[in-house]
Amino acid sequence: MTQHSAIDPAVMQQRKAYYDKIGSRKLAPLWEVLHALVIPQPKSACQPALWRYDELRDDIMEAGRLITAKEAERRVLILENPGMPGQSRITTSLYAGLQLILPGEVAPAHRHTQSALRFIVEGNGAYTAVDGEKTIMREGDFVITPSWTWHDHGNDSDHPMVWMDGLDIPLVQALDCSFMERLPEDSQPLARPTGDALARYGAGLLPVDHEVRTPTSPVFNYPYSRTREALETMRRADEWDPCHGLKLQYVNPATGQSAMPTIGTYMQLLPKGFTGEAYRSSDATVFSVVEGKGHTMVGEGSTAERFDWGRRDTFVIPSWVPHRHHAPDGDAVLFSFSDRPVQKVLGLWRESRGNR
Ligand code: GTQ
Repeated sequence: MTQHSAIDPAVMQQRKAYYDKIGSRKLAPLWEVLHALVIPQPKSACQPALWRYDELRDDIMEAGRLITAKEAERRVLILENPGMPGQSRITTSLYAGLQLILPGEVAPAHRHTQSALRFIVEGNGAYTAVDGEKTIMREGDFVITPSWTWHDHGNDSDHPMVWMDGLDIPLVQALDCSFMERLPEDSQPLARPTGDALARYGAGLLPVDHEVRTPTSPVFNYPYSRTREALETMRRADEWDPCHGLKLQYVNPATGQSAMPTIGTYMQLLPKGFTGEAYRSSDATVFSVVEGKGHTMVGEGSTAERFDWGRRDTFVIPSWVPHRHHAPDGDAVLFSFSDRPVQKVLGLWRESRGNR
């Protein structure tokens, strides 16, 4: 109902009385809310936002003096979308945070139905253990904790480590299927040597009798050295996408699908001088800057915002908001993640380029 002004006050009153009456019977009139429920295009509470690492690093390190990783269980500063304060989400469906582990600390073993990704922002040498195997993490590595796998983190290096956590917490919350449990010990027992999963599943080979039992990739650390090398080799073909530069998606080698079922993950190279064309898609996307600097124009016309970003910064582009990436001064590399695989499997995902 959009033309309330044209309605007779007596009728309005009758309707109101009717709504109150049926309300007490757990009923409500669709026609009062239909146009807010079924809208012509996405209109999200999620806002574009940028977190500059050099502005927040001190805050993260201060958390390291206030609480231990063990006491916190996970010492993380949530990257909270300013359009959804208090909701622990960076987009409508996804959570992100920056996790700190200091030398000698452990984040104790637990498991939950939420899937997690770690994208290493600062430091080299801390580990995460996932279902019986440790991996040493380095800057730019993309590490997966699949749903319901035991995981604990620790830092045997001599410097702080910070990574971005990306989890499907809001999605799992919407579906009411959160389960979680803790191990009595801080660290889980190890069953396989470090590097086993990458050797077994990440070399263009699979064990001959491999059976796909879960949708998540059996490779749980995609090292940046390999990802970067792939981009560097591909650039020689000089085939740039006008919106994305050179953009790769992380895949599960056993299925060819997204590495994680609920979160799509990507790495892209913007070559020096890149001026991107406008792009929008229905999956709100979180970007983490791995190398270089540049800017992204977010939105259209007079309301467009400019995000100037550099190494280790995070920014988020909401669903269906047009944006253009620029890298005027040198090569830039962006990691990103979104709920695209969920939208795709449900037949909901859309994208558009240019002014369409
Ligand atoms: O490392 O298991 O940022 O359970 C939030 C929830 C990290 C983790 C987060 C978690 C974790």
